[in-house]
Amino acid sequence: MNAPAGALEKLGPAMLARLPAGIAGPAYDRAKLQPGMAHIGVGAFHRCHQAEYTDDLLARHFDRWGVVGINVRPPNLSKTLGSQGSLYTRLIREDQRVEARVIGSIVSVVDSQESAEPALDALATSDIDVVTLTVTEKGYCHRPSSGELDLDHPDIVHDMANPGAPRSVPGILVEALDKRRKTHGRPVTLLSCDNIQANGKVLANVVRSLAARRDNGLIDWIADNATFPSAMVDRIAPATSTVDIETVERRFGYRDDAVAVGEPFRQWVIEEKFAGRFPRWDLVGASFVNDVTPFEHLKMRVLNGAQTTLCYLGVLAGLEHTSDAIANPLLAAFVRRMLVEETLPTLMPVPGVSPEAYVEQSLARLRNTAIRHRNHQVATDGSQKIVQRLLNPIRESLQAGRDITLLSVSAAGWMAYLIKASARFGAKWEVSDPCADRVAELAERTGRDVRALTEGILSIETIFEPELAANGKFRRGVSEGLEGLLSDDPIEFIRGICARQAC
Ligand code: CS2
Repeated sequence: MNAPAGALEKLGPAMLARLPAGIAGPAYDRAKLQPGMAHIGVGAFHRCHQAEYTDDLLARHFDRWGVVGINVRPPNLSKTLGSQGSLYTRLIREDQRVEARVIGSIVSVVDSQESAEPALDALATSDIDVVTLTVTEKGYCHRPSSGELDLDHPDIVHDMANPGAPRSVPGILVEALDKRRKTHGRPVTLLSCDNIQANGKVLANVVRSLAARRDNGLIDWIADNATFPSAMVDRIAPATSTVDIETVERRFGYRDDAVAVGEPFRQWVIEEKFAGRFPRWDLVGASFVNDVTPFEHLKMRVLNGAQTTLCYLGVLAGLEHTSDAIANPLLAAFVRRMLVEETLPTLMPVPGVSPEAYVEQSLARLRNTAIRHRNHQVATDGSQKIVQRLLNPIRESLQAGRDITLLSVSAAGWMAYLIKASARFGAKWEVSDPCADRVAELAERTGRDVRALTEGILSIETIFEPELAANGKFRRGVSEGLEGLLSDDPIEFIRGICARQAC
């Protein structure tokens, strides 16, 4: 079926009964599916992770667990998923292998980018027992260095003045909880699925801090009726590209504007702390545990730490994707040595997991050439990612008197990436990071004075806690890294470090 794009049929409910060979559909009667949970932030990751687990669960044990997908930020959902009856194709890719399935667990989509009202209505209905979120690290409006609500955040300032018309995710959740309290009063589990350390605690912090400002008993109602479990989520699922959409057209002969592509590996570990009815994702591969901390440290410090390191060193080396960066023997040696020598000693034991084997498995996942994860995508919002991926292991290693040389170079990679994007350093690439303007202003003022650059960046308190920023070993490690990475030949610098550290 090689018809031109315009002539192709679009994916939709009518196609479920006649899907092309080689592609599976929902293994349950999708027409009977009713909403039971809502998800905020319907991006590629949600479509490859929570929505897939839910699809598996519905096939195994059908129940009222349809997902209402809500976006409070771009992109618009009605034009893509909405126009396809909320169906989409999920491709699992590993090198030459492709496994395709149409996922049916999302029952409807809600666009709430212009005003919070559609999201509030959806979240406050009595059908919804669980709200999951993937709103990116910065969506929580917290201070990464402390996990507390950032009261200076412009959206939080706005929401404190206009609680009924919130803009921020915490503001929307608080208003939705208040509506639930005033109407049916049903309990709800709010489950963060973002890569933030203790994500449930952070979500509880930001919601409670805002709710406490209302003098109407909401804070007590939340204490009795809402829970915020922490969770570790894992599957590499880059932003969908036109190549992915064309792959579906070429292979299956239909048009799908909401394709999502992921790797075979997936994992979900959820703290067992539910407010009411909760989907039995543990029946389909997720784990319910008492404490997710060891799992989240392992994942964020090893897999995400490797991704973050490779994205910055990769961009500096002129490489496009994670898989290109790890194919460079020098960068691969650097990252393995960093993980084994500096990161692993900071981890708690994880039941049933060999840390060394986990490192090798993670590096193998990053070599998957069919997953075209752009280094610039991973680099986005690095200021919100480096605390849990790099700075926490650095802090703990410093306390234990261990080496932090390679982790410091990785942290300097984030700095060099932002500095080189500034006009003063030639605007090498466009960046998206809440700290980008601050770093650009600093670079404008100081030029290539590495000491002043280090000093200035380490004084960003929302990212670097004062005690860490003041540590001499850390400051030296970062400024040495910055000196080398800002030089004309950052790769030569990495070669030197690798020789010295026996990578
Ligand atoms: C990536 C993650 O862009 C990023 O920050 O590191 O999205 C990563 O792919 C996932 O956490 C994997 O589970």
